[in-house]
Amino acid sequence: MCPPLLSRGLRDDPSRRALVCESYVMQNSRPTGIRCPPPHFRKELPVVSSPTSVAAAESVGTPADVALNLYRSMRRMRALENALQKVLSTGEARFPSYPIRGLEATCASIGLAMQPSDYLSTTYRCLGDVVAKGVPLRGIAAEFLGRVTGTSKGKGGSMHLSAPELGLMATTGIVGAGAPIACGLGLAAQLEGNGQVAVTTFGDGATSIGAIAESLNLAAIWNLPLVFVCQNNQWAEHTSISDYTRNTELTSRAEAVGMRAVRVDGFAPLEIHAAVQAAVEEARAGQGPVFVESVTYRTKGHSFGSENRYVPAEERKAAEARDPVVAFRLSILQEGWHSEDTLSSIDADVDEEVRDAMEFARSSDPTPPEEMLRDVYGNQEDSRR
Ligand SMILES: Cc1ncc(C[n+]2csc(CCOP(=O)(O)OP(=O)(O)O)c2C)c(N)n1
Ligand SMILES: [Mg+2]
Repeated sequence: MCPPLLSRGLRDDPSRRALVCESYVMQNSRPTGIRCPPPHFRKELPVVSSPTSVAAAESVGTPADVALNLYRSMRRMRALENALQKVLSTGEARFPSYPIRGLEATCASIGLAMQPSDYLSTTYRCLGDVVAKGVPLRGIAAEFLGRVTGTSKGKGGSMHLSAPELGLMATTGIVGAGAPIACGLGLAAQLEGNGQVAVTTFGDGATSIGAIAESLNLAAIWNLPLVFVCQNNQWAEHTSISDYTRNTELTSRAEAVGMRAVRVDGFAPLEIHAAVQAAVEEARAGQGPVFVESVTYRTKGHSFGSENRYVPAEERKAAEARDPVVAFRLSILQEGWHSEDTLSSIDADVDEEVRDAMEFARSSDPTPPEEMLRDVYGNQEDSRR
């Protein structure tokens, strides 16, 4: 670990910093193998441009290919969310549900930037993240509906999905709690030295939670391979961002601890993808953690069915008009990247996949009471196995 009181001057001078750090590591060497971090220079925030910024996409691949992958992923989460909300609105089943409408581009970008073996910790508003991470829709739908075939055998429900074999390590209803878990995952990856990266997602409101502040600092000083993705929908339950913090520049939370931070337009899929991809690559290369703030807007209530009257109508309508899934489809056509036939064929495939997932969930057995005490700490039956 670096000397805690390393001055800004030393931090900015690589040769002096290396010397100081080296002697500090030698004096304070611990078996963890944690190395002194390379410099964390504040970089200029990228200019947010149009949703179809070719320059942004080119830095990570062919814009047309990236766009198609993003679109398919966004479309999958939108279709699954619609199907699950229909279950709620018809009264077929009851479960907590936190709409991701407006977040699709952010979630899809995270999924595209990560390797299957990379770790993810997310929140109760997780649907897009888990779809993007590659968790099969069947397992997600079954978990939401409380079926034995769900990712957590129907015992976690919509706020506690996990699929460690796919890198989905934690989904939590405790605001800010995913970040310290991600620090542990990042530390594990660093010690294993196998190039894994951890990503943690959280809302704007969570940036005012102590656990996030502590995690940012720890990740920075330990130079963890960790990407913090703040999904800024500008509301924390019923409170708007400007009502719960004087400093709405959320990237400054990370910059305050010496971490590179970027702010992107949450309605601009290629822009977000370029930023998240760069952050993940940087973390993987051992250059330390990065904070990405994606600015979107919550057009629905905090949870499914909760009222939304306190949200200014003009702000909500403006955001609805920018619906990332609809707008991105149009952009792809306008750019001439793909034809209507190609996109319609993706739409049809996705709708069929979601129909199959819902049918699978509905036809699976509800999780029986005797299953409830399995897989729980202290369960004697399990410990004997
Ligand atoms: C530690 C903690 N405090 C309070 C809550 C209650 N709570 C649930 S969601 C939420 C709002 C969080 O807002 P934000 O981080 O912006 O995420 P969003 O719901 O907008 O995605 C709060 C305060 C909680 N679940 N956990
Ligand atoms: Mg929020």
